[in-house]
Amino acid sequence: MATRGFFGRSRDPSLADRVPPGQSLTDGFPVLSAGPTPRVDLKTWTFTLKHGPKPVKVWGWDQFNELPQTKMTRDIHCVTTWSKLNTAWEGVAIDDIFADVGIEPPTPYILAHSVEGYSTNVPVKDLVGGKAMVATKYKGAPLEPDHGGPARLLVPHLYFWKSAKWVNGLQFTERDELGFWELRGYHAYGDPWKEQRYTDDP
Ligand SMILES: Nc1nc2c(c(=O)[nH]1)N[C@H]1C(S)=C(S)[C@@H](COP(=O)(O)O)O[C@H]1N2
Ligand SMILES: [Mo]
Repeated sequence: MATRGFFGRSRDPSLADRVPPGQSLTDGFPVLSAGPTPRVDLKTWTFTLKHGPKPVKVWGWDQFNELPQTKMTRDIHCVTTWSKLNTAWEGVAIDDIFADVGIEPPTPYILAHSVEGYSTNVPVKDLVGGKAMVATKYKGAPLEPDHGGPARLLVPHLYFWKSAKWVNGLQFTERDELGFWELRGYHAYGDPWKEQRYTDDP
């Protein structure tokens, strides 16, 4: 029998087309954070949309959760080589955040910000059209703090470092400004199917 290639821990060849090169499947849900899990108080939590330095709109927790709710079940891929299939999230689609403001994206780039200072850059086109959300629930329960609760960005088609945990804002930027990991040697875009792991990867 011919070698069927590498399917990670799963031996099911039907899943091969869902596992990007150099990745292997995990059933667990590893926690990867550059620092300690911040404590976030829902009473003072805000989410801010900015254009450059100018705030466009600020939502409180209750207001934010009144936005239309969307469910997304997607495969996720961490640059440390684990992938996890069928992760089930719920929250607010980025489309619905922009729609709430009635804004046409004024620039092609976004820098996402987190409460503890983490940031990551994502092109606007990768956030709209149902491709990304601010997730507040995982598997039907409020998102655990270690996984980014109360709210995290979810951009499942890019390496998982783009999915900023404890996200508290999106900022339109004129240029593609690099975020935390992108400034430290990771790829500006991060397509797992092209193995765009490090800065100079094509
Ligand atoms: N704010 C913040 N977001 C973050 C990180 C972080 O350190 N801080 N780590 C990133 C990385 S490298 C990965 S792989 C995922 C891990 O998410 P998880 O801990 O829920 O698996 O979160 C991403 N988002
Ligand atoms: Mo990661």
